Amino acid sequence: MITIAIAGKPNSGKSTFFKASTLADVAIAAYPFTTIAPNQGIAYVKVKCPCKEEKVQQATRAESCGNCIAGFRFVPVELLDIAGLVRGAHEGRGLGNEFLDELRRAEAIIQVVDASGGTDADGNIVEIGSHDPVEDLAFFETELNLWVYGLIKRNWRKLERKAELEGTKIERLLAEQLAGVGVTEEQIKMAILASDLSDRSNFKLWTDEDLKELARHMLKKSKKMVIAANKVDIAPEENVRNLNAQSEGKEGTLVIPCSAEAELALRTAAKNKLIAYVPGEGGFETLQELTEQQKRGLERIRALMQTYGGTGVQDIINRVVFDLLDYVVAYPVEDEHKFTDSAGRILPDAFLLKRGSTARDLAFAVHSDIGKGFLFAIDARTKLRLGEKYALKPQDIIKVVYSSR
Ligand SMILES: Nc1nc2c(ncn2[C@@H]2O[C@H](COP(=O)(O)OP(=O)(O)OP(=O)(O)O)[C@@H](O)[C@H]2O)c(=O)[nH]1
Ligand SMILES: [Mg+2]
Repeated sequence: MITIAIAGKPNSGKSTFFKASTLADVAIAAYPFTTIAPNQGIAYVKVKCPCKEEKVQQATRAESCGNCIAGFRFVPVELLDIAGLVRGAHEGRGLGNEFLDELRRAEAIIQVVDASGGTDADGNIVEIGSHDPVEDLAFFETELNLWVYGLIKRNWRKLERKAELEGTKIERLLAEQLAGVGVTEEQIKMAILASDLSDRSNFKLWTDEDLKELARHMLKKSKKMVIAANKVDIAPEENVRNLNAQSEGKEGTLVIPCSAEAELALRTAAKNKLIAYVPGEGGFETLQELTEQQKRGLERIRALMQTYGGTGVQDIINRVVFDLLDYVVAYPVEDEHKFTDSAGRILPDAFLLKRGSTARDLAFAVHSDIGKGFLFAIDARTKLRLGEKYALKPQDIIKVVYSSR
């Protein structure tokens, strides 16, 4: 399963974002370092369910597949909420940065920033608008870079010696050393080329500064990051504008405004049947007579949703998975005419696969035996035959034909 980590300075709303996305019961409080041990939960990406397509409707004669909500399919991803990071964490300030090792497993990072400017660099509460959230971006990047640098530096001497004695390429040894971080040899090669090193061809001459530079490029190549400009419900417009400008100013920086608190309020109200709300939508419907206080709270959220087209939380998870990490959703079926599995369930499964994955990869994702016995696949919409190398398109519905011997 895809793992996405939520990180950032203390008190920025990471656990609120996590709780809103997973509805897990976690601690949220208006002071720094509420979270110490990481929270782990399941969030969902949202895609249109193919069961509402005309072709599928005709074949199934069903209103809905029964696996979607209001025509949307929610496909699970793993979310990690980790402790707050402060400037100087690599030197042990705050909770230090040991817990960044939690990020090893993550394919992408959502950096939660307090766009309201109502918390200082250490997460202490200050007057709204008095701290510039743009400052939080640079320090966060620095701390992450120093974390990766630390991982390289830990064993650099050993790697150096091994490379010299065995003649193994330094990028291979670094890749082994950083396997847990998910940096590949290819990415390290590219990082070496992109880095401004004192002598690119002779690693024995690399200084600490060179290793830091290398760490920076490795991180850029291996971890995708999105910035969640949180607390927009109370943020001065200027702050949101300045953060947004970062998206345009710096290549590879993506800023998305959000209100984790609003999303949490909506999901909680929906869970309690006060409203009907589908995550990621631009509005909601009230289902019950509400108290004056509930009405006021929800109307404020409605206004916010009108400004931003929603609360931003679902949008962020979707953008990470589909835009940054480049995944597609595919639906395996056993009966390509009825769009069902052998038990007659319509579109029973949805799989997230990296773009470029093939029909055979999908077969393996369903079951290793199906992957091994793969003969060919069928596009259930067109009934066309597809070879094992066929690259999956988003929303493909695929039948795999395999031999079970
Ligand atoms: N107005 C507003 N407040 C928010 C929002 N998201 C979180 N908060 C508040 O910000 C404070 C900190 O929230 P947490 O989710 O505990 O923050 P955190 O980043 O996990 O904090 P640590 O675990 O201490 O690092 C709480 O008082 C939340 O209610 C938001 O979107 N809008
Ligand atoms: Mg927290």
